[in-house]
This record gives sequence, structure tokens and C-alpha cells, in this order.
Amino acid sequence: MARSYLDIKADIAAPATAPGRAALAVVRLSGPGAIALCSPCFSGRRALSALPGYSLAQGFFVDPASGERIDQVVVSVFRTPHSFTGEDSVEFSCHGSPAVVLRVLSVLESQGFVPALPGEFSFRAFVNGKADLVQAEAINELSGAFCETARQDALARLSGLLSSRLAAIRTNCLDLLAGIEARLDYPEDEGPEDEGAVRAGLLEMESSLVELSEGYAGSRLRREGALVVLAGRPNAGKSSLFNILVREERAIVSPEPGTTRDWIEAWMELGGYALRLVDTAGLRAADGGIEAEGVRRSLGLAEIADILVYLVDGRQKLSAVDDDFLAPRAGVLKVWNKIDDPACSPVPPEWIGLSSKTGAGIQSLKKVFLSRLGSGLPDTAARREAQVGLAGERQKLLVDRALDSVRKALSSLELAATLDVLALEMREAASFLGEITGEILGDEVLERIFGSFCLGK
Ligand SMILES: Nc1nc2c(ncn2[C@@H]2O[C@H](COP(=O)(O)OP(=O)(O)OP(=O)(O)O)[C@@H](O)[C@H]2O)c(=O)[nH]1
Ligand SMILES: [Mg+2]
Repeated sequence: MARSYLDIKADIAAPATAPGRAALAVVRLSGPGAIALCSPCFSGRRALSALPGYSLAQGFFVDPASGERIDQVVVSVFRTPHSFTGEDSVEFSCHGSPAVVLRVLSVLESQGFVPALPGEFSFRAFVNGKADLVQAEAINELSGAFCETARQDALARLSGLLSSRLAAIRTNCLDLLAGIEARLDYPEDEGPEDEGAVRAGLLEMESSLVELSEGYAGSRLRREGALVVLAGRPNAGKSSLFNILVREERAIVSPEPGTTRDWIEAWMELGGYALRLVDTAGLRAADGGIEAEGVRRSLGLAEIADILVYLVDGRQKLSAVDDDFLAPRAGVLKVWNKIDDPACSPVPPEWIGLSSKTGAGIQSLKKVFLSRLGSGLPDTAARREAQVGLAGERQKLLVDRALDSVRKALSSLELAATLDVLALEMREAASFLGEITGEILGDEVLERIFGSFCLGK
């Protein structure tokens, strides 16, 4: 039968490191009986069960059934409540081969441990009050952070910066609601001055929620990276710019128009951001076949780009193809390429002059990328903290729902609706906010959230 996260009495085991060959591998255990159950598997100067919390010991991992030594290990012991999960926990640092890890896990299973579900350690930390849901999600984000900005924001969320921002809004909401509910119980106390305070409180909540909701696009770029698409007519120099940005001869460059037939991509790092840079097929009227499909793909990528760069060959006049592309796309970054060539026309206003051949202008282009990503300001710790926003669609959706309820509450005030209606909307807002940090949540939702975590986390 499939195990459930709610089975919190089970003693769980999982590798906490990636499978494959490595110097070390960590096998993690947690549960009410974790220390007693694995103690017979450790042979050292002292019995594992006698080790105090926060201690390390060196010895052998053995199979208690046969006495066979399986690996030389270092064991770390954590005693409830002073552990990541809040339960008794043990970590074996073994040698990092699949053979060792598989044997260790199979011995632990025969001792009574069950394989942990993905994210089950974090789930237990959550149910034992070690982390709220935003912090538990931040732990998973830190494990998966693949750029500096993602790491910084995940750590800030883990330290509770976002949780306290959300808690302040929710507390404000609950305080206002308590006043309104008191008036519902004792209507004779109702006075006009209270209404002004409620409106002011709701407006403050509205602006805090709008700030969070609108900041989401920026925090998504910091977490997931930005899609940067290079588009333009054939021969504009897109593949040359792509190569110079990724510092590698990745894309084929040639004087023959239509060299790039299908898009290619590479990741690059800029100012701590991850950029997924995409080189596309040149845009021109094609009669069908492979080239037309390449053009269709280029246009599709242009639609979903976070930053869209449009290159032209500065030696040629702008054509109808350029105008057709640029006219409906206001935010395009326009690049005037080949400025090294004496035949290149002067760079028009609003265009960035560049040479993909010599690299002239590349730094200015990178600066524009950074300012588009919202990082034009000096990188201070205070700025980073102020920027810590929402992580993931779940949090964004709930903030938007809370915002909707706050706005409905405000309009119920304007329309002089009954206090019941106002209280109902505010209860909704408080409950959506509570769902973000996990104060209010259904079991099914929790299982879905933690099920997306890494194994052993
Ligand atoms: N002088 C000069 N030549 C350049 C520059 N950038 C690209 N070229 C040349 O222009 C030609 C086309 O360059 P590519 O980078 O292949 O152009 P593309 O936009 O990828 O072209 P397609 O793949 O056909 O769409 C090549 O001969 C490049 O060497 C530049 O900045 N200066
Ligand atoms: Mg090309």
C-alpha cells in the first residue's frame, strides 16, 4: 500500500545526496525510533544509542544480522527536538558509491526503516513547527538554486523574511476582523469612526498585497532565470552575438543568409542571474519547408521571451520585415550590428550600436540586460532583502485571491453593505494568507506540495 506523508510515526530513511559516484554520500534517517533502530548498525568506540545530540562519531556501518562491515562511516546524531525534522535523526556519511548506499539502505530497511517519500523530511519539519510552508519551500528552492539570485532569495525566504511580511498583513487583517466581529455581536457599539479605521487598514493591506503581486515577475526571473531571444533577418549577426555572449563557438556563423535553420540555446550567467540565451533562424519570407518552420519557431520564441533582442545589419537599410517585426513589439531591445565595418550607417537613436565581430558595445548591451532584469541598482544586502518576493505560482495565486477579497471588502464599505459581507471577505483574505505559510491547509494540498521536493530533503 502506498505510504502517506501523514504516517508520521514511521521511521524513514533516504539518501540525501545525488545517486552516482562521489567522494561521500549521506544517508539520512528520522523518526521516533530512528536512533534505537539504527544503533545496532554502527560499530564504534561508543554505542550509537549512547551518543548525545549534536555529536559525531567515526566507525563502521555493519549488517547486524551477519556482523559484516559494509563501510567506514561518520555518524551524526540529532536528538528531538533539536534536529531539522524536530524528531530523533541520524545521518551516516558513507563513501559515495551506489554499491555502498544501496547496501546501507537495504540493511536499514531490514531494521524497520521505510524509504522516505520526496520532501518527507521537510514535511516533518513543517508539521513539527520547525519551518512554515514558505520556509519549507525555500529549503527545496535552495537545493535547486542554479543561479546566485535564486540562492540569495531562497535563503532570505528561509530566514523568514517573506513569512514575516505575510504575517504582518494577516495580523492586520485579523485585528480588523476582530473589531468587526465584536460590532456584529454588539451592534449598539457601532460608530462611524471605526469605518475610517477599517478603510485605512484595508487600503494598507491592499497596497502591501499589490506590491507582492507586482513584484512576482521580477522574483520569478531571479529564481528561474530569464529567456533572452536573439531575433532578426538572416545575416544580421545573431549567431555571432550568441557565440560572443556565451564565449564559445556554439552556433555556426557564415556569410550565407539562412545559416541557422533551427533555434539553439545556451545558459549564461550575468550579475548573478541565469540567462537562457536563444539564437533563432533569420526572419524572412520563406516558401515553406524547413526554413518556414524555422521562421515560425523564431516568432514563437519571440512571443515568450523575457528579453527580446532584435539585430539588424547596420550596413543595410531597415526593411519591411524589420518594420513589421518591430511595430507591434514595444519592449524590443534594438541592436545595430556591425559598427566595426566602415560601410555601417550611424547608429540611430534608441538603438544600441554593437559589433559581434570585435565585441565593441557588448558591455553596454549587458548593462541594458541587467537593468531590464531589475538589477540596475547597487547590489546591497538591504536591497536584496527588500526585494524578497513570492516564490512560485502557488504563493502568487493565493496573494491574488487575498487581494481580490480585500478589494471586495473595500467595495462593500463603499456600497454601505452589511458588516456580515465585510467580515466574510476579510475572513476569506485571512484564510488565503494563512494558506501561503501553511497555518490553514488541507492534507491533500500538503502532500502535493511536498511531493514535488527532492528525495532525502
Ligand atoms: N563586420 C562584421 N561582420 C559580422 C558581424 N557580425 C556578424 N558578421 C558577419 O555576418 C555574417 C552573418 O553572421 P551570422 O552570425 O551567421 O548571422 P545570423 O544572423 O546568425 O544569420 P542566419 O543564421 O543566416 O540568420 C558572417 O559572415 C559574420 O562573420 C559584425 O559585427 N561585424
Ligand atoms: Mg545564425
